[in-house]
Amino acid sequence: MPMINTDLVAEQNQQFKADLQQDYEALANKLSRQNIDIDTITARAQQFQVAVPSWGAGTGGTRFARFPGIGEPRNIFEKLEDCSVINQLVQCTGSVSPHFPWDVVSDFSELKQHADSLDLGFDAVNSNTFQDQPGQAVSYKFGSLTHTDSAVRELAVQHNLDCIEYGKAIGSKAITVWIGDGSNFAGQSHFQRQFERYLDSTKQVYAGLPNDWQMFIEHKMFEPAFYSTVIQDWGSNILAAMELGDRAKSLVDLGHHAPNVNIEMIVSRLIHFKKLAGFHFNDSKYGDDDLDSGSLHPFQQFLIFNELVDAEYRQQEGFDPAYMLDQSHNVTDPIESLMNSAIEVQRSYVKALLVDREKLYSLQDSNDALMAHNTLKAAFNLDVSPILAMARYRQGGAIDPLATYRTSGYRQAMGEQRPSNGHSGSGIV
Ligand SMILES: [Mn+2]
Repeated sequence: MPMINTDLVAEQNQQFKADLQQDYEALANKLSRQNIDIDTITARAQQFQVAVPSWGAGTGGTRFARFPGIGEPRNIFEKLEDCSVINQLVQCTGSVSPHFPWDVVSDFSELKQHADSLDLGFDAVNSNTFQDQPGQAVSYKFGSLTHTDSAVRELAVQHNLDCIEYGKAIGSKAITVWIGDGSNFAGQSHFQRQFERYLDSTKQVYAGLPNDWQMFIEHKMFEPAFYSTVIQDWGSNILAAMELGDRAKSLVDLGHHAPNVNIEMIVSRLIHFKKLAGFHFNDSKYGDDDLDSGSLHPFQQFLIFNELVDAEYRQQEGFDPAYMLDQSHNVTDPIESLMNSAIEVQRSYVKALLVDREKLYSLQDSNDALMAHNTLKAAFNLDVSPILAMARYRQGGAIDPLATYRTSGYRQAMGEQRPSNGHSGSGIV
């Protein structure tokens, strides 16, 4: 059940098709000189998928303010409708990552049916023990899975186990666990005992995982705790994942690192130890800004995909990372930002596919630093837009998703259909 009229998409594509064909042929000729078959790359682009978070469909905000957009989705059912618009036009975002209890669901089979009717699946479920819910018996103010009080830890463990049950009902295969636990004063918490409590609690969650599920551990350097955070970096993350077992892995959110950290190198290490869970893609300038993916550091994003494609190329055992967008849309229409960002992530993947790996290995082995770098840069500098557009077109998507979306008037129509109820269910994690 497409949300955007398919005749409109076809009509729009007709306008852009001749130009695309010309650009595609020009790029095909260029790539053939490097013995690259463009259609093989386009087919790989068509296989690429990045999930969207349910909370990304609402307008985000900061701790200072949130400026709602018009026609925002008011519940998970409406969020799925917006997500299906995104996938209909870009054709690489076929699954949605739900968040509990931001996504209030009374009947999970109804939710699953709704998603099926929109051709959407579900990615990892996300638990939330970083804020109290109305009527909650004990508070997460001083922590959740690591709280000094066992009653609070039990509540947090149970919530994660509940999230696994919700996920089972809608076909998810993973739970992402991020906690805000930490401290705001030196001396407030005993680092080692706090980490022991974390391991004790997460072992109980891990024990509740179905055999074909994985647990993704997400680290974040700071916020809401501003002096120390329990799972603050990839070091604490991988240590916890190793302690828990093979199905516990480390999730890399691009905005959750210290400034200037070499993220692509962390990715390489996680791949080596079969501990890369996947990604939350976004971009940042200062710290967890949740800017749109690829909007500021496209080269960094490309270098990360260079490691990922390299692992694919070397057929690294057990390599199957989950890709998701996780960003906050404060000044844009979330549908437009998510479409744009999905394409930017796919762009990095496609560019990484174009790296001449055998040549690069040879240059690395002969210590030709400059030519090795130039070999990488040659792929980065190519404009692969025609490949991305053709991949969308061949799957029934839009050659120009933003133009088609704006022409459709979807947002204005939602503005009339969805009067604000004051709840957006959007957040920044
Ligand atoms: Mn995240």
